[in-house]
Amino acid sequence: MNRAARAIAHSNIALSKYWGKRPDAYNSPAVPSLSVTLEGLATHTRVEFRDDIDADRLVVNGREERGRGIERAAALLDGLRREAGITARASIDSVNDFPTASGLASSASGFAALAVAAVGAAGVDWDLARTSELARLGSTSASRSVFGGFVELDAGASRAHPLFPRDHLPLVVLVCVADEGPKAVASHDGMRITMQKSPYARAWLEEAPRLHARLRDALRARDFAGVGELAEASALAMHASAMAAGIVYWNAVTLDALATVRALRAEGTLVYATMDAGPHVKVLVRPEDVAHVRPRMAASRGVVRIIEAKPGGNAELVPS
Ligand code: 2P0
Repeated sequence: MNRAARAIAHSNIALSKYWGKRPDAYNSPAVPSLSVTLEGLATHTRVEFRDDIDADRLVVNGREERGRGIERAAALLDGLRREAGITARASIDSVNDFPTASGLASSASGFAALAVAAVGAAGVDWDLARTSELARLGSTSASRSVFGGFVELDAGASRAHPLFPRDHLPLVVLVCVADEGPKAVASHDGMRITMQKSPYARAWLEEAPRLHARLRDALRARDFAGVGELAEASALAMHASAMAAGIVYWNAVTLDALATVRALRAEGTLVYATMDAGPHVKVLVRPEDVAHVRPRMAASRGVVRIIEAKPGGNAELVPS
């Protein structure tokens, strides 16, 4: 065992969305999803297995985490300890290089970095596919962030797999950071409530795989407009099913940004929107249109800043 290792992993944005878990398996998605891993939204994590502590410890951006964060990290580490025959507890130190105050979820990059660093610290020879399965024990979407480029997670799958390299489709994501509203309902709770209470849960479970398959075909054909249209349709269908259960992640900034995207499209620019479990609109744009689109999104009411991200690479170990 090496005892300690460091890793970096990048966040990802789902183009076709995962929303809903299978009832019979831990963190197993009810629908397929397809994401793009983003350079520039990264988590750096150091893991050290230690004999002198009796519980796992997690520090994120200098603050000790308790509650769900440490439970999910421990679930991930337990998966590794079981298979690698390790009993030592771990000390985890994790830093996001994007502002957490922006309200952007860090669980995908965070648990992907944790999985890669923990595998390195354990000194086991696991490939990225097996590491993706480990990351899923922390967060379902983290299984996708283990891989760079365009990544697929099938319904019911235990691990994600890479579909296309990062340069397959030239693409920029403009994350339009919205004014903070009240803290969003955690995805975990939002999707559980949607599945239990939404009159449209069944419609979502039927429609999501169809949108996913069409989006994958459009991506294979490098059809930017097709990918964008289907990504926006997937986000709207996911949010519609959640809203019908009372789970509303949008605020006025979201609606204004959506209107700005539609106005740009009406003017002839190929630009599309996607939203996750929060109010921020993520805009999909071709690299040659960024100079035109970015100032328009920055001027959209309530957008406090824009983070510009391109497709990124695999999670990986870095020198400790
Ligand atoms: C996604 N989201 O596909 C979807 C779209 C948010 C909206 O995956 O409980 O942090 O670990 O399965 O993965 C966020 O949910 O939740 C997410 P868990 P996760 O990116």
